Amino acid sequence: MSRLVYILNGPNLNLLGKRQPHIYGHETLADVERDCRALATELGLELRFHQSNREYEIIDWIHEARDIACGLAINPAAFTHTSVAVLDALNTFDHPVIEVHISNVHKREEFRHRSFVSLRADGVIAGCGTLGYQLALRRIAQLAQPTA
Ligand code: CA2
Repeated sequence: MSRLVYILNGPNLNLLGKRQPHIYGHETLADVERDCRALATELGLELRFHQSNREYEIIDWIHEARDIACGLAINPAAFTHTSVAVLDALNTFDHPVIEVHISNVHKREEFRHRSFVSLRADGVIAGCGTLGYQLALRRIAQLAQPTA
């Protein structure tokens, strides 16, 4: 059984730790990737970690994951609230999907309260800072356990 997990990050998350630390904290995306890699090793998972500002690249990685991954965590960033295309791609992925938001989107502007991705996600983590990525990995490890 595959132990490969994808973690995908949407637009502007390359600026994590460099702008708006009052909302998104001080950790950079490289820090998040480093911590996720350490946890993945501990959990016996393999990891592919990507970020893009382009919607089609996120969609292409979801397609790539379809045949080889046992789970996927995604912080779609602004695409969360706008992208039927990302939702459609996720609907073709037959393994656990966890949606991650660093901030508590429900405490913010109303347009952030709607998520297309939540229509597919098996779990949603919001407002736990960058720790949310690790929580998502732990949940995927649990859900991806082979049943007896
Ligand atoms: O809270 C989250 O993780 C979000 O997905 C982040 C998105 C936002 O559009 C969502 O509503 C909630 C924004 C990502 C932009 O990331 C930045 C990080 C640092 C500085 C500037 C932008």
